[in-house]
Amino acid sequence: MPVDELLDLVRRAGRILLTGPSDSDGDSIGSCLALSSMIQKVSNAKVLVAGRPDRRYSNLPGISAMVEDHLIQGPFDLGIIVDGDQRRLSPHLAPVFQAATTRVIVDHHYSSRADGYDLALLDPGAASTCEIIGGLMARWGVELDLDTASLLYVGMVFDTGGFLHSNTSARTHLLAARLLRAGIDHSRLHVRVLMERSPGGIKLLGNVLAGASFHEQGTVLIAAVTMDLLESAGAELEDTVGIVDMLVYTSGVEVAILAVERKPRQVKLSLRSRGKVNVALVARSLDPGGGGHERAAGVVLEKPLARVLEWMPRKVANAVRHGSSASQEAGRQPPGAPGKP
Ligand SMILES: [Mn+2]
Repeated sequence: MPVDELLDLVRRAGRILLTGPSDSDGDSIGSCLALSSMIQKVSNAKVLVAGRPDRRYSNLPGISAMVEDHLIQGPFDLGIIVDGDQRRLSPHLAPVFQAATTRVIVDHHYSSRADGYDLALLDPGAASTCEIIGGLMARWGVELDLDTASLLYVGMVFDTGGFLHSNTSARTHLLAARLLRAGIDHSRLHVRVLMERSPGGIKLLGNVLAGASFHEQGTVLIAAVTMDLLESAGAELEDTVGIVDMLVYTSGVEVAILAVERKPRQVKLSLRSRGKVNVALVARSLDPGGGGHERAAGVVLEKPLARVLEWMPRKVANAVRHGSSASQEAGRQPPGAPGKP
Protein backbone atom coordinates (compact mmCIF):
# COMPACT_ATOMS: atom_id res chain seq x y z
CA MET A 1 0.00 0.00 0.00
CA PRO A 2 1.37 3.44 -0.90
CA VAL A 3 0.49 4.74 2.56
CA ASP A 4 2.70 2.10 4.21
CA GLU A 5 5.40 2.55 1.56
CA LEU A 6 5.56 6.25 2.37
CA LEU A 7 5.89 5.50 6.08
CA ASP A 8 8.74 3.12 5.26
CA LEU A 9 10.50 5.74 3.08
CA VAL A 10 10.13 8.39 5.77
CA ARG A 11 11.61 6.08 8.42
CA ARG A 12 14.60 5.21 6.28
CA ALA A 13 15.41 8.77 5.12
CA GLY A 14 18.10 10.94 6.69
CA ARG A 15 17.20 14.22 4.98
CA ILE A 16 13.72 15.02 3.67
CA LEU A 17 12.58 17.93 1.49
CA LEU A 18 8.91 18.87 1.81
CA THR A 19 7.39 21.44 -0.53
CA GLY A 20 4.25 22.67 -2.22
CA PRO A 21 4.14 24.50 -5.57
CA SER A 22 6.01 27.83 -5.67
CA ASP A 23 2.69 29.74 -5.63
CA SER A 24 1.78 28.37 -2.22
CA ASP A 25 -1.68 28.58 -0.66
CA GLY A 26 -3.50 27.51 2.52
CA ASP A 27 -3.73 23.89 1.43
CA SER A 28 -0.11 23.48 0.37
CA ILE A 29 1.20 25.22 3.49
CA GLY A 30 -1.15 23.35 5.85
CA SER A 31 -0.25 20.06 4.15
CA CYS A 32 3.52 20.65 4.31
CA LEU A 33 3.56 21.69 7.95
CA ALA A 34 1.13 18.99 9.09
CA LEU A 35 3.08 16.30 7.24
CA SER A 36 6.35 17.66 8.64
CA SER A 37 5.07 17.40 12.20
CA MET A 38 3.79 13.86 11.52
CA ILE A 39 7.12 12.80 10.03
CA GLN A 40 8.95 14.06 13.08
CA LYS A 41 6.83 11.75 15.23
CA VAL A 42 7.70 8.62 13.28
CA SER A 43 11.23 9.28 12.05
CA ASN A 44 14.55 10.82 13.05
CA ALA A 45 15.01 12.42 9.64
CA LYS A 46 15.93 16.08 9.27
CA VAL A 47 12.98 17.69 7.48
CA LEU A 48 13.25 20.91 5.48
CA VAL A 49 10.02 22.65 4.49
CA ALA A 50 10.40 24.96 1.49
CA GLY A 51 8.24 28.00 0.80
CA ARG A 52 7.47 31.61 1.50
CA PRO A 53 4.03 31.96 3.06
CA ASP A 54 2.14 35.26 3.04
CA ARG A 55 0.88 37.25 6.02
CA ARG A 56 -2.32 35.28 6.63
CA TYR A 57 -0.31 32.21 7.61
CA SER A 58 2.23 33.96 9.84
CA ASN A 59 0.70 32.63 13.09
CA LEU A 60 0.56 28.98 12.09
CA PRO A 61 2.48 26.50 14.23
CA GLY A 62 5.83 25.62 12.63
CA ILE A 63 5.65 28.38 10.03
CA SER A 64 8.91 29.99 11.16
CA ALA A 65 10.78 26.83 10.18
CA MET A 66 9.86 27.29 6.51
CA VAL A 67 12.88 28.08 4.33
CA GLU A 68 12.75 30.14 1.14
CA ASP A 69 13.35 28.11 -2.00
CA HIS A 70 16.62 29.76 -2.98
CA LEU A 71 18.22 28.84 0.37
CA ILE A 72 17.50 25.13 0.05
CA GLN A 73 20.53 22.94 -0.72
CA GLY A 74 20.44 19.24 -1.58
CA PRO A 75 21.07 16.39 -1.56
CA PHE A 76 17.93 14.80 -0.09
CA ASP A 77 17.12 11.13 0.42
CA LEU A 78 13.45 11.88 -0.01
CA GLY A 79 11.60 14.71 -1.75
CA ILE A 80 7.88 15.06 -1.16
CA ILE A 81 5.74 17.51 -3.11
CA VAL A 82 2.20 18.13 -1.89
CA ASP A 83 -0.82 19.81 -3.48
CA GLY A 84 0.58 20.28 -6.98
CA ASP A 85 2.83 18.81 -9.61
CA GLN A 86 6.64 19.26 -9.75
CA ARG A 87 6.21 21.43 -12.87
CA ARG A 88 4.95 24.11 -10.48
CA LEU A 89 8.22 24.25 -8.48
CA SER A 90 10.45 27.34 -8.68
CA PRO A 91 13.43 27.19 -11.09
CA HIS A 92 15.79 26.83 -8.11
CA LEU A 93 13.87 24.10 -6.29
CA ALA A 94 12.84 21.95 -9.28
CA PRO A 95 16.34 20.46 -9.89
CA VAL A 96 16.91 20.01 -6.13
CA PHE A 97 13.65 18.06 -5.90
CA GLN A 98 14.44 16.03 -9.02
CA ALA A 99 17.86 15.10 -7.63
CA ALA A 100 16.35 13.56 -4.47
CA THR A 101 17.01 9.80 -4.29
CA THR A 102 13.29 9.10 -3.99
CA ARG A 103 10.49 11.43 -5.14
CA VAL A 104 6.92 11.35 -3.87
CA ILE A 105 3.77 13.30 -4.71
CA VAL A 106 0.73 13.64 -2.43
CA ASP A 107 -2.03 15.49 -4.27
CA HIS A 108 -5.72 15.88 -5.04
CA HIS A 109 -5.49 17.72 -8.38
CA TYR A 110 -7.12 15.86 -11.27
CA SER A 111 -4.31 16.88 -13.58
CA SER A 112 -1.52 15.31 -11.50
CA ARG A 113 -0.11 12.01 -12.73
CA ALA A 114 2.12 9.38 -11.13
CA ASP A 115 4.80 9.51 -13.86
CA GLY A 116 7.97 11.22 -12.77
CA TYR A 117 7.65 9.99 -9.16
CA ASP A 118 8.73 6.87 -7.31
CA LEU A 119 5.55 6.92 -5.27
CA ALA A 120 2.26 8.74 -5.81
CA LEU A 121 -0.58 9.22 -3.34
CA LEU A 122 -3.20 10.75 -5.63
CA ASP A 123 -6.81 11.16 -4.55
CA PRO A 124 -8.85 13.50 -6.76
CA GLY A 125 -11.90 12.73 -4.63
CA ALA A 126 -10.32 14.58 -1.69
CA ALA A 127 -11.43 18.20 -1.32
CA SER A 128 -7.93 19.20 -0.23
CA THR A 129 -4.48 17.67 0.15
CA CYS A 130 -4.94 18.23 3.90
CA GLU A 131 -7.86 15.78 3.69
CA ILE A 132 -5.46 13.16 2.27
CA ILE A 133 -2.87 13.93 4.99
CA GLY A 134 -5.59 13.59 7.66
CA GLY A 135 -6.34 10.09 6.37
CA LEU A 136 -2.64 9.26 6.22
CA MET A 137 -2.26 10.25 9.83
CA ALA A 138 -4.90 7.77 10.96
CA ARG A 139 -3.26 5.01 8.88
CA TRP A 140 0.18 5.76 10.34
CA GLY A 141 -1.29 5.65 13.83
CA VAL A 142 -0.01 9.14 14.63
CA GLU A 143 -1.94 10.90 17.39
CA LEU A 144 -3.71 14.11 16.36
CA ASP A 145 -2.34 17.03 18.38
CA LEU A 146 -3.78 20.54 18.50
CA ASP A 147 -1.13 22.10 16.21
CA THR A 148 -1.47 19.48 13.49
CA ALA A 149 -5.26 19.71 13.70
CA SER A 150 -5.08 23.49 13.19
CA LEU A 151 -2.80 23.07 10.15
CA LEU A 152 -5.09 20.51 8.54
CA TYR A 153 -8.10 22.73 9.14
CA VAL A 154 -6.40 25.66 7.38
CA GLY A 155 -5.98 23.63 4.20
CA MET A 156 -9.50 22.23 4.35
CA VAL A 157 -11.13 25.60 4.92
CA PHE A 158 -9.02 27.22 2.17
CA ASP A 159 -9.72 24.67 -0.56
CA THR A 160 -13.44 24.33 0.19
CA GLY A 161 -13.98 28.09 0.55
CA GLY A 162 -15.16 27.46 4.11
CA PHE A 163 -17.02 24.20 3.29
CA LEU A 164 -18.93 26.03 0.55
CA HIS A 165 -17.61 24.60 -2.73
CA SER A 166 -19.09 21.46 -4.26
CA ASN A 167 -15.91 19.50 -3.50
CA THR A 168 -16.96 19.42 0.18
CA SER A 169 -18.07 15.90 1.09
CA ALA A 170 -19.26 13.97 4.10
CA ARG A 171 -15.67 12.77 4.48
CA THR A 172 -14.54 16.43 4.62
CA HIS A 173 -16.95 17.16 7.45
CA LEU A 174 -16.06 13.97 9.32
CA LEU A 175 -12.39 14.97 9.36
CA ALA A 176 -13.33 18.55 10.31
CA ALA A 177 -15.31 17.14 13.25
CA ARG A 178 -12.22 15.25 14.44
CA LEU A 179 -10.20 18.47 14.24
CA LEU A 180 -12.79 20.40 16.25
CA ARG A 181 -12.78 17.60 18.81
CA ALA A 182 -9.00 18.05 19.08
CA GLY A 183 -9.75 21.58 20.32
CA ILE A 184 -8.89 23.88 17.40
CA ASP A 185 -10.11 27.47 17.33
CA HIS A 186 -11.99 27.00 14.05
CA SER A 187 -13.48 30.46 14.02
CA ARG A 188 -10.13 32.24 14.38
CA LEU A 189 -8.49 30.05 11.73
CA HIS A 190 -11.35 30.58 9.26
CA VAL A 191 -11.37 34.36 9.70
CA ARG A 192 -7.61 34.62 9.35
CA VAL A 193 -7.34 32.46 6.25
CA LEU A 194 -10.45 33.47 4.30
CA MET A 195 -12.08 36.61 5.66
CA GLU A 196 -9.58 39.09 7.08
CA ARG A 197 -8.22 41.78 4.76
CA SER A 198 -5.51 44.34 5.40
CA PRO A 199 -6.58 48.03 5.46
CA GLY A 200 -4.96 48.44 2.02
CA GLY A 201 -6.64 45.26 0.85
CA ILE A 202 -10.11 46.59 1.73
CA LYS A 203 -9.48 49.80 -0.23
CA LEU A 204 -8.21 47.76 -3.16
CA LEU A 205 -11.30 45.54 -3.02
CA GLY A 206 -13.58 48.60 -3.26
CA ASN A 207 -11.74 49.93 -6.30
CA VAL A 208 -11.62 46.58 -8.05
CA LEU A 209 -15.35 45.91 -7.52
CA ALA A 210 -16.23 49.44 -8.73
CA GLY A 211 -14.28 48.85 -11.94
CA ALA A 212 -15.71 45.39 -12.74
CA SER A 213 -17.51 45.03 -16.07
CA PHE A 214 -20.30 42.70 -17.22
CA HIS A 215 -20.18 40.87 -20.56
CA GLU A 216 -22.39 38.39 -22.42
CA GLN A 217 -25.72 39.64 -21.01
CA GLY A 218 -24.38 39.72 -17.50
CA THR A 219 -23.14 36.12 -17.42
CA VAL A 220 -19.43 37.02 -17.46
CA LEU A 221 -17.95 39.44 -14.95
CA ILE A 222 -14.38 40.70 -15.41
CA ALA A 223 -12.31 42.85 -13.05
CA ALA A 224 -8.71 43.98 -13.13
CA VAL A 225 -6.02 44.86 -10.60
CA THR A 226 -3.38 47.17 -12.03
CA MET A 227 -0.01 47.79 -10.40
CA ASP A 228 -1.10 51.43 -9.97
CA LEU A 229 -4.27 50.38 -8.18
CA LEU A 230 -2.24 48.21 -5.80
CA GLU A 231 0.13 51.03 -5.04
CA SER A 232 -2.51 53.72 -4.52
CA ALA A 233 -4.47 51.46 -2.15
CA GLY A 234 -1.31 50.53 -0.23
CA ALA A 235 -2.02 46.87 -0.98
CA GLU A 236 0.12 43.85 -1.86
CA LEU A 237 -0.41 41.12 -4.45
CA GLU A 238 -1.53 38.78 -1.65
CA ASP A 239 -4.49 41.13 -1.04
CA THR A 240 -5.99 40.05 -4.37
CA VAL A 241 -6.64 36.52 -3.05
CA GLY A 242 -10.37 35.75 -2.73
CA ILE A 243 -11.64 38.70 -4.78
CA VAL A 244 -12.61 36.51 -7.74
CA ASP A 245 -14.57 34.25 -5.40
CA MET A 246 -16.72 37.24 -4.43
CA LEU A 247 -17.25 38.26 -8.07
CA VAL A 248 -18.62 34.88 -9.15
CA TYR A 249 -21.43 35.03 -6.57
CA THR A 250 -23.12 37.91 -8.38
CA SER A 251 -26.62 36.92 -9.48
CA GLY A 252 -26.76 36.02 -13.16
CA VAL A 253 -23.00 35.53 -13.39
CA GLU A 254 -21.71 32.16 -14.63
CA VAL A 255 -18.02 33.03 -15.03
CA ALA A 256 -15.91 35.57 -13.14
CA ILE A 257 -12.37 36.54 -14.04
CA LEU A 258 -9.86 38.60 -12.12
CA ALA A 259 -6.90 39.91 -14.15
CA VAL A 260 -3.94 40.85 -11.97
CA GLU A 261 -1.08 42.82 -13.45
CA ARG A 262 1.95 41.24 -11.80
CA LYS A 263 4.60 42.97 -13.91
CA PRO A 264 4.39 45.43 -16.83
CA ARG A 265 4.07 42.55 -19.30
CA GLN A 266 2.66 39.77 -17.17
CA VAL A 267 -0.97 39.17 -16.20
CA LYS A 268 -2.32 36.38 -13.99
CA LEU A 269 -5.95 35.48 -14.69
CA SER A 270 -8.01 33.70 -12.04
CA LEU A 271 -11.21 32.16 -13.34
CA ARG A 272 -14.25 30.91 -11.42
CA SER A 273 -17.40 29.20 -12.66
CA ARG A 274 -20.78 28.50 -11.11
CA GLY A 275 -20.75 25.08 -12.82
CA LYS A 276 -22.13 25.45 -16.35
CA VAL A 277 -18.77 26.41 -17.87
CA ASN A 278 -15.55 24.44 -17.41
CA VAL A 279 -13.07 27.25 -16.73
CA ALA A 280 -10.08 24.88 -16.84
CA LEU A 281 -10.81 24.53 -20.57
CA VAL A 282 -11.32 28.28 -20.93
CA ALA A 283 -7.96 28.91 -19.24
CA ARG A 284 -6.27 26.44 -21.56
CA SER A 285 -7.89 28.07 -24.61
CA LEU A 286 -6.21 31.35 -23.59
CA ASP A 287 -2.77 29.77 -23.18
CA PRO A 288 -1.52 26.15 -23.25
CA GLY A 289 -0.07 26.64 -19.74
CA GLY A 290 -3.51 27.41 -18.30
CA GLY A 291 -5.63 24.91 -16.39
CA GLY A 292 -6.87 23.83 -13.00
CA HIS A 293 -10.28 22.56 -11.98
CA GLU A 294 -13.71 22.79 -13.67
CA ARG A 295 -14.85 25.60 -11.44
CA ALA A 296 -11.54 27.21 -10.46
CA ALA A 297 -8.70 27.72 -12.89
CA GLY A 298 -5.82 30.05 -13.66
CA VAL A 299 -3.47 31.12 -16.41
CA VAL A 300 -0.46 33.44 -16.65
CA LEU A 301 -0.23 35.54 -19.84
CA GLU A 302 3.01 37.24 -20.87
CA LYS A 303 1.26 40.30 -22.30
CA PRO A 304 0.50 43.86 -21.19
CA LEU A 305 -2.73 44.17 -19.17
CA ALA A 306 -4.34 46.61 -21.63
CA ARG A 307 -3.93 44.08 -24.46
CA VAL A 308 -5.29 41.25 -22.34
CA LEU A 309 -8.40 43.28 -21.45
CA GLU A 310 -8.93 44.06 -25.12
CA TRP A 311 -8.67 40.53 -26.40
CA MET A 312 -9.58 38.19 -23.56
CA PRO A 313 -13.30 39.06 -23.01
CA ARG A 314 -14.13 38.10 -26.63
CA LYS A 315 -12.19 34.82 -26.32
CA VAL A 316 -13.95 34.02 -23.07
CA ALA A 317 -17.38 34.94 -24.49
CA ASN A 318 -16.73 32.56 -27.36
CA ALA A 319 -15.73 29.77 -25.01
CA VAL A 320 -18.84 30.41 -22.90
CA ARG A 321 -21.12 30.37 -25.97
CA HIS A 322 -19.59 27.40 -27.75
CA GLY A 323 -18.63 24.45 -25.66
CA SER A 324 -16.12 24.53 -22.82
CA SER A 325 -19.07 23.01 -21.02
CA ALA A 326 -18.42 21.09 -17.83
CA SER A 327 -19.48 17.87 -19.56
CA GLN A 328 -16.58 17.94 -22.04
CA GLU A 329 -14.18 16.49 -19.52
CA ALA A 330 -16.83 14.61 -17.60
CA GLY A 331 -14.98 11.36 -18.15
CA ARG A 332 -11.90 12.75 -16.43
CA GLN A 333 -13.27 14.98 -13.72
CA PRO A 334 -15.81 14.31 -11.00
CA PRO A 335 -18.34 17.11 -10.40
CA GLY A 336 -16.51 18.59 -7.40
CA ALA A 337 -14.32 21.64 -7.72
CA PRO A 338 -11.39 21.64 -5.37
CA GLY A 339 -8.63 24.12 -5.63
CA LYS A 340 -8.19 27.72 -6.52
CA PRO A 341 -5.41 28.11 -9.01
MN1 LIG B 1 -5.30 21.91 -2.75
